[in-house]
Amino acid sequence: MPGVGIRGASLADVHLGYRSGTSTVGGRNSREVDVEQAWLTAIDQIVEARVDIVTIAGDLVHHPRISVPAIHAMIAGVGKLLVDSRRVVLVVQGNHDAARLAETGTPLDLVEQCMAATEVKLGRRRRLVAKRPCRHALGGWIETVLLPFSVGEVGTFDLGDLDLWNPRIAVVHAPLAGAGLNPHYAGPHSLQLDHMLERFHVLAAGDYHDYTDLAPDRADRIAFYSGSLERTSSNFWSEKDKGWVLWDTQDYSHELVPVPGRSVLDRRVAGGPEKVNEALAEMVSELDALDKPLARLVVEDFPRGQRTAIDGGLLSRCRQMATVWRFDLRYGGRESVVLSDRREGAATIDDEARKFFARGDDSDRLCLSALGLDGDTT
Ligand SMILES: [Mn+2]
Repeated sequence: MPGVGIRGASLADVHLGYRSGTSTVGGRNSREVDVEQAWLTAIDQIVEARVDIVTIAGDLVHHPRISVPAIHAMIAGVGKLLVDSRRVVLVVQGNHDAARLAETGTPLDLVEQCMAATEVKLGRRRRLVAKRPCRHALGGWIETVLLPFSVGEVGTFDLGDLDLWNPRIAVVHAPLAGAGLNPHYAGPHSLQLDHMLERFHVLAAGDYHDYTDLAPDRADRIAFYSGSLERTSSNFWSEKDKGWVLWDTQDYSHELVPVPGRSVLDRRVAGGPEKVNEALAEMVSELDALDKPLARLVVEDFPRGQRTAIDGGLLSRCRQMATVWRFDLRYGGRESVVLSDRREGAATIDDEARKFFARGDDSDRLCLSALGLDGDTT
């Protein structure tokens, strides 16, 4: 993007309305409140950073029927972004945002409404929610292509047909094949990363929950998954640092701006009840030093039948001291199953038929005769 200096802030996978565990604060699920706090913190940081463009690459909400307080948080954050009329705000729909039914709608409709209310009527549109693939010339000079998760018949959106000009920005919610991520990311619905890098100077992607540089070897490209703002994936224990991405086309740099979130205490032990109780006691003292983290104890090779020897008091203290507590007991000495042919000794249908007809009484013969099969039996 020679000669053009654009600074952007990109976030994705906010998952407002996400809930986990039973811990509550002010009568609300603690994790739902955590996610809202992370979102509003990120927005404040972004406003402070004075960027030209803000992109939200999908999964702003966890599902279309989020709570009213979560909707409030969503609108409060979006509202802050829209206050500065020069700020470009691009939102693409993620799979979690998408309406399952027409009658449900999606909370993104409300974001769109806020945008319409604050849109400066003079000049070109600067705010956009994309639920279908589209291209948009921002202010008439920045070429943007928005590739949301779409539902229903969308036809094809052929990137090869695009007559693109500089500078080019793509905001997508999709698995990108060729990024060396998990196998799902190489599936039939994936976008080809190399095709995208060929066409766009900036690729701000959502869907993958860890901040990932998608063009580490390219000095002339900015491409990344922003990652989620809090730990909201199904296996959140292994997620990395959370935040949003600040990028600059002047030097093709991008960096994660961290957003503080709930801490994690993830421990693993192998053995019987003694080992487990020891680990639990240790965790109680560790939990004491932390502010209600997400905590898990994974126990490997636990002997079957000894569960009652685990200290229930320690377990419930852990549960009380954690925002989300998971006790993952995995039994050792896996029962072996002999995978021989279990039909052994049982007759085949051929054997059964021979035995049946060998009785040789008349009713059998009549039956065969009726079927026209009695030719050789006499
Ligand atoms: Mn997501």
